[in-house]
Amino acid sequence: MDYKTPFGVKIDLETGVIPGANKLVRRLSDMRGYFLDEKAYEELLKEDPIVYEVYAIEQEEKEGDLNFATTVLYPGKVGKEFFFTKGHYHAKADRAEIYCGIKGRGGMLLQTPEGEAKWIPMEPGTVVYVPPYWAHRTVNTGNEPFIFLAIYPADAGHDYGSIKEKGFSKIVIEEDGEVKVVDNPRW
Ligand code: S6P
Ligand code: ZN
Repeated sequence: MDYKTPFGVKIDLETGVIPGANKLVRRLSDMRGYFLDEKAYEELLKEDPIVYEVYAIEQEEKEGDLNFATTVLYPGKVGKEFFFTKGHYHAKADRAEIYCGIKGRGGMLLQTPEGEAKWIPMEPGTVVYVPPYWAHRTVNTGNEPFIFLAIYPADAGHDYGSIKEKGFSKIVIEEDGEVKVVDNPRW
């Protein structure tokens, strides 16, 4: 038997950085069409801020193995909408996932292919179970980076397509100084 080598890494709990991980950067310009307020999007695009960064330690796409990644989701809004991750189903749709809040505040929007949505607030220590078949997107509702760890099957993959086209049935906005989860008018 050709065994893989076990290892441990230390996540920097202040910055979310995992040493030796692959880093992915998503700027606002990578998210055209995702936010509702197109005018506000074009305006903020002049600065093209980083919306989030992902530090991933990934294995070959094989059944039974696991990947893990931290995400650093920056605070900000496009119009009334808080910054969020693109959101995806898993390419192998029946693969589940676990998230754990590390720093900052926000939440997760989840959705079935039929459009049933769920909002789960997250803070440091919150563990979220993402069941098979549910699309998932995280949202930063605070004013500091929202950092969390995700652990997911190595063969889960990402399916961004339908979320890119239609979004989620709910959006998370700030209105009258409050965080509100409301129906997506474009849905
Ligand atoms: C992977 C896991 C996370 C996200 C990351 C970025 O299954 O859910 O690591 O990839 O939070 O979000 P997105 O939607 O751009 O992949
Ligand atoms: Zn996922």
